[in-house]
Amino acid sequence: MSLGTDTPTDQQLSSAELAERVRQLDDADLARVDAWWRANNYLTVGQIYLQDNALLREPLRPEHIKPRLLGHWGTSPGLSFLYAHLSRLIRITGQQSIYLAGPGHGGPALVAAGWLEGTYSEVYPRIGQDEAGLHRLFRQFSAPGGIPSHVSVTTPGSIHEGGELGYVLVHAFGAVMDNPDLLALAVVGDGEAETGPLEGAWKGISFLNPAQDGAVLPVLHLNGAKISGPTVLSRKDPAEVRELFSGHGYEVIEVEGSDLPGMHYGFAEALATAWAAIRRIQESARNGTWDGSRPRWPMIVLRTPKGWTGPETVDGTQVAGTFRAHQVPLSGVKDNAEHLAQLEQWLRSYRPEELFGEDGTLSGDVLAANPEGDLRMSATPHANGGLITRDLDLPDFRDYAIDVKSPADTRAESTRKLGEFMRDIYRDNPDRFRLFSPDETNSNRLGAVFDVSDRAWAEKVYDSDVKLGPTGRVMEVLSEHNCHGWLEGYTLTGRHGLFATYEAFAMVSASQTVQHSKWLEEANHLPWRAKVPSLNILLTSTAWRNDHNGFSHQGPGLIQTVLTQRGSVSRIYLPPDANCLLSVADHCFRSRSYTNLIVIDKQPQLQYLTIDEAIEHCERGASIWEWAGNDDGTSDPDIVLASAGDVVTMETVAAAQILTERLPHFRTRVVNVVDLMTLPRRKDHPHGMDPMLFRELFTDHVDVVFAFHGFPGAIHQVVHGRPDADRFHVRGFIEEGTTTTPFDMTVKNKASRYHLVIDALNNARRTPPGATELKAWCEAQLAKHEAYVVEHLEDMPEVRDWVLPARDTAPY
Ligand SMILES: Cc1ncc(C[n+]2csc(CCOP(=O)(O)OP(=O)(O)O)c2C)c(N)n1
Repeated sequence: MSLGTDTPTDQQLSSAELAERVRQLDDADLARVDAWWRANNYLTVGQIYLQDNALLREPLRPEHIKPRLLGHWGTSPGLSFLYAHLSRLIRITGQQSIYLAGPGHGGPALVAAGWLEGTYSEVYPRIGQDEAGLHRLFRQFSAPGGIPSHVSVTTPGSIHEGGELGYVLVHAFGAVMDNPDLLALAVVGDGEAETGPLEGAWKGISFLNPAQDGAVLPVLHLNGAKISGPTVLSRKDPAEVRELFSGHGYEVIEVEGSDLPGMHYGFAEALATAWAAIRRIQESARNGTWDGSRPRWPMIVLRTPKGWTGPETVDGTQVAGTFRAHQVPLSGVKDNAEHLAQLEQWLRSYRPEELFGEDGTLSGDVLAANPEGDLRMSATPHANGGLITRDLDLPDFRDYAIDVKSPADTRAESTRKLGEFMRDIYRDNPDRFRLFSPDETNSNRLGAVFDVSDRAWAEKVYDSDVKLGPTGRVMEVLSEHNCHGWLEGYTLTGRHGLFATYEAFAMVSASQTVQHSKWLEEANHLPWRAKVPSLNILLTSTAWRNDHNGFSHQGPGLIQTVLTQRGSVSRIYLPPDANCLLSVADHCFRSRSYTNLIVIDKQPQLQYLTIDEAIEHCERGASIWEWAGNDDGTSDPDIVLASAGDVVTMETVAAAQILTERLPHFRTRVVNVVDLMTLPRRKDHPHGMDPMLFRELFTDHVDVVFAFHGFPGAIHQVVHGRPDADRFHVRGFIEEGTTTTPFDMTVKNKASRYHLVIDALNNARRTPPGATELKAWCEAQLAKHEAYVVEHLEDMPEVRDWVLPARDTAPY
């Protein structure tokens, strides 16, 4: 294929000279760009309306029209206009580029782009670049067994579906971090720009380093309307819009209009100016002439009518340029002859006879508008697993282990060990690992990473600042949406990372967790989609230990959220101590295409397992802790005390100690669960343990008192269908919390060791001698606790300083 330009890429030309070529749109290139755009618009309208007669070989008849008219026209011509011009820039400059459509409901435009570039047929050979392929392309859109109406996973070149609006800029910024040669064009819908996440995302440039990162070119598309009303930014005085984005640090370039070919010239000029500015910034940063201050990155404000080139009026009502163009402007085509005629006129306005040959193949002008090979945005490897496909170079996590001499005997901050592990991951993977956190790296005890990397920062740095600077690669911004979205963009382009956040505020970005998991779920069905590094989320500063911050900080809801996702992607780990955390983290960093949720608190906590025991425990996902109970495993115990989560595990082990010491003939088994997904049946989750193993741990009829980190309903959900699931009595977080002592949190939520003992005795198969007295003692302990905390403002010493006394021999 020719480069499709009279002025081919020339490695010898400077960026300024190349930009000049982009600026000068000659007649031949104008014809190509316009032909490509018209072809794209034709294909977009065809996808929305036609099930037959794709090339209009005969006058349109009602039977050519789909029975259900679905899709969004309004945003599409703007999206394809931008695509056509960026493709031209790529042809001239060789710029590696990725296209993110914020208003992803313009899916047909991006599907059409992939088809015009030939990628679609390469990926889906059934949809060839010929008339038969075109027919299938139209029929599959928004159809049963076909493709979604958005720029979904099925769309080659996409890393951003744009279904849930608000994330286009965060994905774009994540994609260019440590990706110096990449330009991400991010189209921001003016409706989308009203969302909280998008509003916060403009700050991305305050964290971008022009030497080591690529560039984001935001295009704010002010087409004026949303679904049924105007947009805020389109109705503002343009000066205010300029000031707003100028205040965010952008150099605002404006293009407005609908006249053709005038808009082609205007946009070529704007894009050339933007790209020249980007290259100037990058070159000065890379050739040592940069003064280190935050560059003024360009952005484009594009004002075009919604539904541009579509029907001006329908039934006498203005449609183009209004919200009425948002979806399907002519809705009655099947039964309304006038609408049908108007649709045909609309389709023919793109002059398909100039765009398609006899057999449906594309004309030379259209083909010549495409960049070549991997430079086609629909084929860019950046959007399919990235350029770096290597896994992380991981140090041996065993080297960071805590030396546990005796279980539940010493306390340590487990996440600090993870910080040390990540410090060395940073050191060994300077091009493909980042930690993302809403200002909590130190708070979450992960600060060891600062030994090898500063916080990324492109704004001013003061002497009083600590570990802050432009070459930093630890991402801290007080926005869960930014952190989550940046990590998504980073992993979808092949790099690895972790989002560490306070547990309660993970709900701020919970919807992103869901949307990303959906993406991974669907990608699993597409053999051509490369596996991408997993989305690793660490929830720390958890509900049980937010006794100082109080009720607002107590919410383990993300577990429930991840549970709703398909088993093919969702993973939930509750390591009880540091060594288990290290083993789990190592596993997660090696994994691909999962959503890994890791939940562990940051406060000093009891350590239970040696590193070898931890590895074995994590490999199994759940096991009996023989040292904690008095069950010899030869016959069924009287009760199973199970736990998942660090604080509740301490309570469980303490409860078992009370039971085994005070009722030595009452057989207590202790089971710890680190991989929550071992509990469901295998048919419900691939990690589900087989029935034999489940029976080995939980028997199939002995009652289980389960102390769970999260909301109790989660355990009932995962043990559904296991033998006699009703015997699982779950204690967990029941929305009782406040500013109080750590142990009082467990008391308030009825998950304390004393509650667990009482539960065990109330639910055991037999009532052992001494049970009544022991329950009375537990009640007395609870009463004593109530009085003690109020008087002393801290926990009783026997609880606060509790450790498991070392046992010389097994208790049985
Ligand atoms: C978070 C979110 N809220 C609501 C919607 C429903 N929705 C779909 S399109 C749309 C209007 C989008 O307007 P805009 O971003 O300006 O896109 P365009 O005008 O280019 O179609 C809305 C509200 C959504 N997809 N996501």
